[in-house]
Amino acid sequence: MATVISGKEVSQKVKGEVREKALALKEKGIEVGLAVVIVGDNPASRVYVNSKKKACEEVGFNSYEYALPEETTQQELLDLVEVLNNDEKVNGILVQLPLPKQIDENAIINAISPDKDVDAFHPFNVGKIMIGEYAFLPCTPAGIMELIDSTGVEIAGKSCVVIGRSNIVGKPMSMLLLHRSGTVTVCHSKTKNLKEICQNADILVAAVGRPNFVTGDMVKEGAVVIDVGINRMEDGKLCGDVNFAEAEKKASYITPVPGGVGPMTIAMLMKNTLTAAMIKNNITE
Ligand code: L34
Repeated sequence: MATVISGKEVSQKVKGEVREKALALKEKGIEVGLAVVIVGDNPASRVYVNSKKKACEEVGFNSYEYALPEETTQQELLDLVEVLNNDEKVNGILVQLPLPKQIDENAIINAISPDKDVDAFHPFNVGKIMIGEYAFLPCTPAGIMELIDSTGVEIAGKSCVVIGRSNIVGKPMSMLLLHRSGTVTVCHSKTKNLKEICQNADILVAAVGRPNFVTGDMVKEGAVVIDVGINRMEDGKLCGDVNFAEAEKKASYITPVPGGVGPMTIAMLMKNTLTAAMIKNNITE
């Protein structure tokens, strides 16, 4: 039976460290601020944005919420981003995705100042990640690295399989595992013999967006299984991309949904926002 990795616990630890550093900054007269922008009323986005605001409170940051209506135009959102880019109180800008269909997400991401891009979605930061010389890491993959490290399992030389190739999770995830000398395979909807590839994975990261996609027969004995999926079922319950009951019989470590990757995404956002404030104020430690 696998050990369940508690994203709740690991995220508390990360937030505790961020809080200590934020307090030290406060003693120097520096306050940390995160702007949280939500457009429209996607209920899931509302839940995540509320958690982000709550996390800001926990670690001692100021949070500034901008809740814009569903019919907001791209230009209106670009104008807000420009204001936030120039706002001294704002160290980080988070524009919660997805955005309504009339707004081009890339246009918004490109407009955020790379120094305040605490999601690390801007092409400048994406490029930095590629060469391994970065200030910010995208929150979900960075959180997953913390979860893997919390197990003590070595990544170097291991077979790492990432299912999903999104810009937010799959692509940066594979890069982070590669930086740590994992042998990385990225699978997606066109991948042939997915099952065989997964069966070979010492570390398996599922970011597909389909409930119970990874079944027990796809999991190698003793694997570390990370479930990025947050699928909302008709009964309102959350379901991961991994069939937990089956996979936990074979894995050595496994993350639950909820309480796994989700809380880590938020904790790493706090860490990135702190980093942005420290860089802005020329503070190294
Ligand atoms: N710009 N957009 C931007 N940055 C992000 O990093 C995100 N993401 C994803 C969606 N859009 C984004 C998030 O914040 C996904 N995501 C996210 C954050 C937190 C949680 C899930 C997804 C989370 O807290 N999940 C809880 C369950 C919450 C619930 O009950 O719904 C968990 O325990 O998994």
